[in-house]
Amino acid sequence: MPFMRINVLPSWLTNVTVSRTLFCLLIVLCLGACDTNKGPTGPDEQIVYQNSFEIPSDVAGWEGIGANAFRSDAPPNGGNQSLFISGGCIGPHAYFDLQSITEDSYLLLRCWGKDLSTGGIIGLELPDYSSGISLSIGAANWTAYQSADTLFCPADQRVRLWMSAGGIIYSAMLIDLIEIVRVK
Ligand SMILES: [Ca+2]
Repeated sequence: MPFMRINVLPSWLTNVTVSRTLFCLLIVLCLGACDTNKGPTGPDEQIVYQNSFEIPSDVAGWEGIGANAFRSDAPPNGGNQSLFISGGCIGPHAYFDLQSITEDSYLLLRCWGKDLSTGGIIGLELPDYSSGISLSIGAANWTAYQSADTLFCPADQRVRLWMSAGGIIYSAMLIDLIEIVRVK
């Protein structure tokens, strides 16, 4: 009697099985939703450089960075350290030449900054100084900054990331969580 076999499974077992299946589906859907939100960048953005200035090797290749360049002060999600920038009349006080990108790019600059005196500036510029973008760091509390404009960088050129704080008038700033983002 094949019709009798359908009723062999008790109804409570069938309900549990359905409930477990729905529960598993819910978890899968939640994980999928979380996965799409895991990064700060959108689908048309690519991070080409980032730095949280946590350990000495994070400033390998930088110019102008002294032995005591880190400070134990960081923005939210910025780890434990940030970069301290302060210098005299000759700038920039620190800079780093990025690896070149093999395609024409439009680049955004993001960072967190904290002004310790009378402000500072961080920027990106082309190697021939013909074009650049910059951010003025002026808030006394940790603040997220993003450049209003993009910098067009032709293929195979090394963009310079630079920072200065101080000159004739003393100043200093902290910088952390730098991101240079290629927008497509
Ligand atoms: Ca940091």
